[in-house]
Amino acid sequence: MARTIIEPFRIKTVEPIRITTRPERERLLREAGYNVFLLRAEDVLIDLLTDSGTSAMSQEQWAALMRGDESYAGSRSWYRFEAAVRDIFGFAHVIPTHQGRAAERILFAIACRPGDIVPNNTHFDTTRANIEQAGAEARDLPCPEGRDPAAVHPFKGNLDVRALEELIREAGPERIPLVLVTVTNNSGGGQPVSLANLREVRDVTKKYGIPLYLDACRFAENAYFIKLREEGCAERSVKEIAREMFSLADGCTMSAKKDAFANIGGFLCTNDPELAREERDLLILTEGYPTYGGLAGRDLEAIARGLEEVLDEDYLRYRFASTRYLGEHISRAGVPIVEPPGGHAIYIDAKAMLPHIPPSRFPAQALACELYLAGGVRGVEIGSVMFGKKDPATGEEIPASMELLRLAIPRRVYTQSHIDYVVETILEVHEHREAIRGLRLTYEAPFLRHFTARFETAE
Ligand code: PLI
Repeated sequence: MARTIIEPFRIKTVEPIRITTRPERERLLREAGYNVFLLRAEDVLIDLLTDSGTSAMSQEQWAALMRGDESYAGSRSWYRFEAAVRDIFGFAHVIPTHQGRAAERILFAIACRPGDIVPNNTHFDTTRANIEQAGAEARDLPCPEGRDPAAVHPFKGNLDVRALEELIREAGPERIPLVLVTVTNNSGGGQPVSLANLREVRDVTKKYGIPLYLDACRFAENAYFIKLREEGCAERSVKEIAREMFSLADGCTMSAKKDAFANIGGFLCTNDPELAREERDLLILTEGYPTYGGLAGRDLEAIARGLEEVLDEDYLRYRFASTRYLGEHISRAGVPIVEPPGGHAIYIDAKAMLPHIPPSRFPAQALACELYLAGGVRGVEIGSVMFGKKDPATGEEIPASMELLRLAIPRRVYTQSHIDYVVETILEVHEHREAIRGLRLTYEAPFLRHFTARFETAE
C-alpha cells in the first residue's frame, strides 16, 4: 500500500503565529493601501508571500553558524562555501553576493550596453529591472504552452528556441550579450525546463557565440522535475542532473534564499576569467571583498550546508507532494490554477477566476487582498501590478500577459494542517468570487512598483 509522503524531519523550535479577526484585518489592509507587502508580518497568519529567505534551517545549518569564520579575507568559511558551490555548479569562478539581485546587478552592469537585448524564458522582476537599469531590454521567450495557464505539459518552463534564433538573426548576435534560462521558471508558474531544451538553447547560443547563463534559484527543484519527467533520467541522482544542467551553461546567477535553505545570500558564477576579474572589481566597490561579498562567514557556512541538504531526494519528494497537495485540493474544487502544480508555489489564474475584473483593475491583487481578509493568508500578485507597463505615447496601462496570484510555500516551514487551512480559505473566497471588486492605483514608484504601490477599492 502506498503510504503518505511525510515531512522528513521533526520540529525542534517553534515560532508562534497570531490569529487576527476579520475587522482587524480590514483595518490593517486599508492602512496598508491594499498592498500585502505593506502589512506587518506578525499580522499575517500563513505567509505565502515568498519562498525566498523564509526556509527553516536544519540543525546542521544552525550548528554550522557557530563554525563561521568572520575573517575579512580568505576565511575558512569562504573556502567551504566555494567548494560546496563548485561541487554542484562546476564553474571556474564563484563570486559571493548578499542575494540574487546583487549578482544580477553586477553581471548586467558589466555585460549589457544600451540597446542590447537579454532573452530569457521569463525574467523575474528583479532580473528584468536590473537589465533595464543597464539600458538593455529584457525579452521573455517562453514556449507556447508556457503562456497558457491551463495547458498541461511536462516542461512548460522551456524557452522557445525557434523564437530565440529568430531574435538573434533579427537583432544580430552582437546586441545579445547573454541568454538567460530561469530554472524553474518562477514568473511563468514555477514550471521546469528540460535538459533537452537546455541542450537546444546551448546549441543555438554556441552557434552565435553568445554566453548562456542559468538563473539558478530553484535548480534542485528543476533537477528533480527532470528526474521525474524526462526520459532516461529516472535512475540518475538529482545532483548528477543538476551538474549536467550547469555543464551546459557558461555561468549562473543564484539566490541562496531559495534552493540553499539560507535566509540570505547569493552568488554569481562564470567560466570566463576576464569577466570574473571585472566582476570582482565591481564586487569590492559595492558588496565586499571577494571572499565574503556582503555575507557574514556564518552565512557562507549555512549556504554551503544548505546546498548539500537541498539535493536530498526525500526532501524533494516531500516538497513536491506538499505543493501538489495545495494545488490539487483547490483545482479539484474548481479554482483555476497554472497546471500542472509547480515546485515551489501554486499560482491561481485570477483572470479566469475573476473575469468581471479587467486587468486595469488588477484582479490578482484584488484576490491577494481577499485571501488576507478571509483568513490572514498572504500571497503575491504576479500580474499587471508587477509586470504591467505604461504606453510611452499615451500613458495607458499595457497589461501583463497573465494575472496570477502566487502562493509560495516556504521550505520545511508549514505542516499539512496549515495547508488545509489555506485550502479552506481559498475555497471560501472562490465561493464569493463574484462579489470581489477591483482596485485602483493611488501611488506607484517608477520601477518595481509592486513593492510599495498603494491602492483603493474600485466600484
Ligand atoms: O531575492 P533575491 O535578490 O535573492 O533573488 C532574485 C531572484 C532572481 N531570480 C528569480 C527567478 C527569483 O525568483 C528571485 C527572487 N525571487 C523572489 C524574491 C520571489 O519571491 O520569488
